[in-house]
Amino acid sequence: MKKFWALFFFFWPTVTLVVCWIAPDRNWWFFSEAMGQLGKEIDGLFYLILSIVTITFVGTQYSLGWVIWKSATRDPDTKAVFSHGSHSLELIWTIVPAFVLLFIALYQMDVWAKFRMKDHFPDEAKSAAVVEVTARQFEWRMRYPAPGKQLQAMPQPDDLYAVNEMHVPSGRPIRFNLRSGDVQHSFFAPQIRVKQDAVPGLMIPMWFEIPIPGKYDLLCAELCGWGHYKMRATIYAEPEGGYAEYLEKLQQDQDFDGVVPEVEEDE
Ligand SMILES: [Cu+2]
Repeated sequence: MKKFWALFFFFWPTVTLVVCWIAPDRNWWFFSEAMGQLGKEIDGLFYLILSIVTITFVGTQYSLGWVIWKSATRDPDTKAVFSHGSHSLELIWTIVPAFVLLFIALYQMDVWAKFRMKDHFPDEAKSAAVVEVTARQFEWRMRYPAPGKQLQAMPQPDDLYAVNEMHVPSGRPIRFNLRSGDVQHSFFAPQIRVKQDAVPGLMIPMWFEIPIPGKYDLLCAELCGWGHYKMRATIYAEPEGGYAEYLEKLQQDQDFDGVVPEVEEDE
C-alpha cells in the first residue's frame, strides 16, 4: 500500500510533464492566438507564471513520492530517525518563494505600465479616444464623435451612439474610455487579451491594437445581474477608411427622422 502512494505521487507530475509536452502544439488550449503585441506580452506573463508553478509542482510531487518510496522499500527493522526541524531548510523555503514573488512583481511592471498607465500608452493612444464604451445592465453602449470631430469627455449634441457594436480602426493603437452606467461590469475582449473592470463613477482610459481587420468578441466578465450572460457585443476592427465610413453611415441613420419627402407632382 505504501508503494501505491509513492506511485500515486509519481503519477501526477508525470501527467503534468506529458501535458507540457503536447500543450504547445495545441496553443495551451487557448481558443485563439493573442491578437496584437500587447496580447502576446500578456500571454508571455501567463506562460512565465505557468512555468514557475509547473516546476514547483513537479519538483514537490516527485520529492514527496521519493520520500514515501524510500520508506516503503527500506528494511522494517531499521531504526527510525527523529529530527526537530532544520533552520537552514526553513530559511531556504521562505527566501526562495519570496524572491520568486518579488521577481514576478518587478518583471511584469513594464507590461502592466504599458497596458494601464496613461503616460506609458503608445503615442497614438495618448491622443483623444475614438469611442467611449459604457457598460450597463445589460448592454454595451458606444459613443462616437461626429465625423471629423474629436470625442469630448462630456456628451455633445452631435455625438453618435450604437449598442453592442464597437467599431475601431485596425492596424494602429486606439484609445477608448470605459465607464459604467450602473453596477460594476468588466470589459473582456478574449482574443485581444484585454480585461478591465468598468467601475461606476470612473472613466478609465484604455487602449488596444488589432493588427488584422475582422470581428472580435466583447463580453462582460463580471457577474452583474440576471442578464449578465447576454452582455455580449462585437468589436469590428475596420480596415483603412472603414471607421470613417462607419461614422458617416451612423450619422445618416441617426439624423434620419423616418419621413421620406414626398415628390411634388406638377399639375
Ligand atoms: Cu455586465
